[in-house]
Amino acid sequence: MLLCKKCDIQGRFMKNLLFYILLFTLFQSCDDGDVIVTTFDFEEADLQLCGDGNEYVFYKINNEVSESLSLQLTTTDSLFLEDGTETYTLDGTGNVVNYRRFSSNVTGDYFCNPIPPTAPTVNIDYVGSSGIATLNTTVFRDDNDGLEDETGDTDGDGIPDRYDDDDDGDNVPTAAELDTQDEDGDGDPLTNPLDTDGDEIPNYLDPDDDGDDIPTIYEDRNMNLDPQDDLNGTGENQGVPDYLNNQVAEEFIVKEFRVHSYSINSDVVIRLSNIVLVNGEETIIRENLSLGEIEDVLTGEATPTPDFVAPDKPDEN
Ligand SMILES: [Ca+2]
Ligand SMILES: [Ca+2]
Ligand SMILES: [Ca+2]
Ligand SMILES: [Ca+2]
Repeated sequence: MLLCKKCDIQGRFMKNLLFYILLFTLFQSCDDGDVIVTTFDFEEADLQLCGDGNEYVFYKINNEVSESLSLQLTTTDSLFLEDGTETYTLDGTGNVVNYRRFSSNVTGDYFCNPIPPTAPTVNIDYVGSSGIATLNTTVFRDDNDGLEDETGDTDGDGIPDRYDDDDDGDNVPTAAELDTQDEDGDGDPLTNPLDTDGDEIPNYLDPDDDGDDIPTIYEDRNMNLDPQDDLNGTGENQGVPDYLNNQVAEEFIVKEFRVHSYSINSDVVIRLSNIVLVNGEETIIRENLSLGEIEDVLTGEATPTPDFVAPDKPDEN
């Protein structure tokens, strides 16, 4: 009997040991340094955003177990307009992370409505009041002028050629200075771009397109910031804009660039660090937690008017 009891005790001891080893292994494998709850699974969930200018809510939903992870930021910063990294300290009020479990599946309405819907209800709410949220923004700008691999800032107006739709600053858009009539017959405006005066500087980079020593921007008789509609040629030059006609060389000093335009779209990657999520006595601690990326978090059109830079006469700005 005793022997059997001993065997039984030994058996139970071994079983328990095995259980603890399994449990330890489970936590080890889930732990990977910082995970301590098994349902904290947002790897596959898309990061989404609701925001009204000052208050942003980034959120991920895992409806396999009706849980969400969200980051609320309150800031007057204009987000997503510039390349770079911004950090925000979590304070538990304006800037806060929540991990929630719901009574049933949750949708974006819960995060996007000023007054959250009454259902589903929140069963568990972990609040993260300390740590750092880091937003890494990448901005893409395109002038849609048809050119690729543009470099530099030809006209010195502060807008790089790659998103300057008037690269030479002559108030004639680049797109109107390429091979727009397909004169070389290859259907590609980028090959053999116009070079009216034959100085080997294509018109879109040439501030004096017809080589009459009057900068194109000044061949603007009606001074409406558009040299394309000033047609004072006669004879065979009738209908040719003055800026492309070296028989007309009159100067009208305008000191203004036309409005520029480029498309802008931004991606953001969000990372949380040193997060402590608290629910009563329970805490979830994560040193590093990637929230993920939102592509095209901002898309739009920018319409700046760059400060005037006089052609070849920078002292007269
Ligand atoms: Ca420029
Ligand atoms: Ca350009
Ligand atoms: Ca030009
Ligand atoms: Ca001219």
